[in-house]
Amino acid sequence: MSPIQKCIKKKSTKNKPIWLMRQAGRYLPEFRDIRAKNPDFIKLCLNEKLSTEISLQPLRRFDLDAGIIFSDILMLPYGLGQSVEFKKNFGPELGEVQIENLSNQSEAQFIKKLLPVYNLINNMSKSEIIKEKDLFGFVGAPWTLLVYMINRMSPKKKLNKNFFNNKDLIDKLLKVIVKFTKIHLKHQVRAGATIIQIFDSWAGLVDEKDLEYFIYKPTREIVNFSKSLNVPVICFPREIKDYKKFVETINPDVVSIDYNIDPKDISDTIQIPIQGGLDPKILLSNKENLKIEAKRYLDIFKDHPYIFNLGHGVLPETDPNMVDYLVKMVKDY
Ligand code: 1CP
Repeated sequence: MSPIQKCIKKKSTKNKPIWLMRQAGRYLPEFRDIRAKNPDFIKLCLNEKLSTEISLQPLRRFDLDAGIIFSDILMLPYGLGQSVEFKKNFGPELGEVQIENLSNQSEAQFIKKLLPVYNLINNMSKSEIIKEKDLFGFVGAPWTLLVYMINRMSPKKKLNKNFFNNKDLIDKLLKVIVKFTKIHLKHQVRAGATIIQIFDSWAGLVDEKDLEYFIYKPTREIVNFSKSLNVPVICFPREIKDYKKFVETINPDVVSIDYNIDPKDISDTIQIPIQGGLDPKILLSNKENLKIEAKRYLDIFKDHPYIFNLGHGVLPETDPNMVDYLVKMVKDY
């Protein structure tokens, strides 16, 4: 059994497996080389040879316990026929939602568009490097996908004032998102993903009174579906105010925490395996500081099933040597 599966299924506290969100990406010069020659990000994701290579890059450098496929949560709206473009220095830009077209999309059409993603998983799972390790498939949580699809750009820029106006559209769209997220998950697992992560990057934007409708209900459906496929599922409801309530309501196999929440408080109140937490900005400081901060998480979760990771993705300005230092340090702990 792989170290991550042992941690989740056997609740092992002995080993502390490690992988990093955005471990495949812009902080690696070998990724930037490929990216420079491939300006169209979606096309790059759909180039199964290159996306396999990119997914393998961090595993060649570091002794990580899992790979994650090089893809994006916005491949789902793309597969549904909404236009998605990644603009330099701006981020994703999406076209207007044509709800009738999206609702009429068939599973076959969707799968056909995203076939290279499943082929990438299949390639990865045959690779020598991934043996004994886990391979992460992933999806965006329904709420976070809804945000990008209706807002049509990152809410980091701004969440549109009229965002909540069209209740009927939101209701229909959420149903379409849940339906196709399940389809996307099913095909990722069939192709060889051994574990699933659900990214709810914008969970922190939802008011308490709206949590059931936007977060709990749709996420529960996706989590229960993943469980029915017999793969563990990790939820990352970034910046949600009440992680304990989230865990009790959703019951994922693992919850991944952000860097604004007190890890001691999490360790005292949540029983299920925990992942992540370390502020990615710490990797921009120095080794002494990195050691102190990483050790703080390892010490707090010493007697807890814990998967080492960050509280959000690796930043593009990160020095790969710092990542190397971190991975070795966690392995030696
Ligand atoms: O080179 C580039 O310009 C592309 C940068 C990039 C990369 C490397 C994007 C654009 N997506 C990805 C890959 C990616 N995205 C992965 C696989 C690689 C890995 O983790 O090793 C994953 C898991 C994602 C997931 C993702 N995409 C999320 C959830 C996690 C998170 O960071 O919160 C989100 C919100 C996205 C949307 C997205 N994709 C890319 C951008 C610039 C954005 C928008 C981010 C924002 O709104 O600020």
